[in-house]
Amino acid sequence: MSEPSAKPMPPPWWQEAVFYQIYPRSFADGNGDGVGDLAGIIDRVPYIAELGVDAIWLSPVFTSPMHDFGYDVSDYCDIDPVFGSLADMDRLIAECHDHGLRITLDWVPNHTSIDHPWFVESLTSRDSPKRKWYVWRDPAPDGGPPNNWRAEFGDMPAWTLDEASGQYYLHLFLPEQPDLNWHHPDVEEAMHDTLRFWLDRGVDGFRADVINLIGKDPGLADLPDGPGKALTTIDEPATHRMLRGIRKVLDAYDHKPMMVGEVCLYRPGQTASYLGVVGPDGEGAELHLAFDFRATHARWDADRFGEVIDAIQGDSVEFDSWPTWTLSNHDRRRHRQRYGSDGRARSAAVMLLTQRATPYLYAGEELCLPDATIPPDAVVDPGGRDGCRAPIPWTEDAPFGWGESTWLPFVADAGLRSPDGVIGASTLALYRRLLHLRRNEPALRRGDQRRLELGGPVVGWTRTLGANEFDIVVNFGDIAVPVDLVGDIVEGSHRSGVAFDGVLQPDEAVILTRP
Ligand code: ISL
Repeated sequence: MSEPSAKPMPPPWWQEAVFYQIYPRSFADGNGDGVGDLAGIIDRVPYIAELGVDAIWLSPVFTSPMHDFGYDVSDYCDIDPVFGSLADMDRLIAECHDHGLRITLDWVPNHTSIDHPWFVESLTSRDSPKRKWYVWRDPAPDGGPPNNWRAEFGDMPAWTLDEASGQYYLHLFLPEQPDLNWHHPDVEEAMHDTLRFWLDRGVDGFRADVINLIGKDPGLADLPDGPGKALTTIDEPATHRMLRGIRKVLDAYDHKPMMVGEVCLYRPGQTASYLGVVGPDGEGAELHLAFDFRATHARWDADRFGEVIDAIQGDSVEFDSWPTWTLSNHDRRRHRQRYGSDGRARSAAVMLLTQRATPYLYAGEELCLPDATIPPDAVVDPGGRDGCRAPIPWTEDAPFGWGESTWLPFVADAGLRSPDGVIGASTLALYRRLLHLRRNEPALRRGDQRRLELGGPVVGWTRTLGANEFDIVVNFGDIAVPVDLVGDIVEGSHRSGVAFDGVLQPDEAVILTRP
């Protein structure tokens, strides 16, 4: 008698999931004050579940003076009143779970707000017990900043002088976002506690903001090429030790919470290194996932996307890591804006949702939202990112389901791009069909991915699992092209449910099954 074959372990939930990012100020307005809130999100949970995604990533909703709209946290364990209350958050967690959705929160470990009690105390004197929780240094010999790092926002050094104590504090972003000193064990422990606070309330994980920054070399050496931003260069061994500590916190929970990290590093293998070198018993594990932003930097062009698809899959094989894919988020122009047409944005959805990777969607892309045009007197973000944060139009007519006066203007044609508008409805239907297809077809989630050599403006790839196989082809060009493939179009940007006639229309993407 042959031995029963061991059943393969099912993939972890975060490899099979599609995540949906919500920027809370812009998603839905529950109380009519023109700023999105938790009550608004709770009302829309059925919409999100029906879309067919599996998990939410909620950008920060913690107490904050909002200099960077929540990426400057003054209390990691409470909800800012503009968004609601802790009770609302508990309701949102329960509502998500009732609808079969997981919910992950945005954890901002590199810096706090200047209003955080830890920094307020740190500022009181050089001898304050919290002084070492932040990065304080004496001035350079000329009295200037301690090194040549520049802040991400504004044209300024990454250091601000505290006149009272005569020392500078480090802030890689705004002066209102002082960097924490993760080399102090009390900081590490206090930040672990903030994770436990939310894990105990049932959240399913976190997105970790600029995670490659936490383990800065205490020497804080100058950048070798002269003054500049350190965000894309800081890559220290200490961060890996810190991430292993964070992972232990997560692994102590039975519901298998995950962490995806924003790793702002671009050399091959750098991002994958933040997943750790995992031993047989799971030791050495760091992040579960790391964002891959390469697709957000590619223009609508066959060669560029051919390279990105190959690079992401190639790194996954070479570094034995599970990839992520994303086209838009709250920091960059939306892909509908970058590619310049609804047709291209629809094709991009086909491309995104047929990758062997965990996709991250940005709320509003399912409605084909471009960026809003922001008049100079309406600019609010210090990083110039208001356009991609325009409120989501929920109804065809103004004020589109929001209070009369919103914190940012709507996109042009907002009504047409609402779920009931012509463009919104058809794109929403496409996303729903693609997401349901991905949910029903393991080959599209975890099947092997192999490139098809088609040439010209067409990029194609095959997804295979056992006997199930799908060919996906995208025409990046603006003329119709013959494609030497046969099959039925199971889903596509422009048509579906018909046999493929061997010609791909301009900007068209199709998913084919072999006849
Ligand atoms: O936004 C950017 C460019 O306009 C990026 O350089 C961004 O600063 C970088 O990706 C880090 O982003 C994250 O941390 C920031 C916050 O402002 C961003 O919203 C967040 O995604 C500081 O917390």
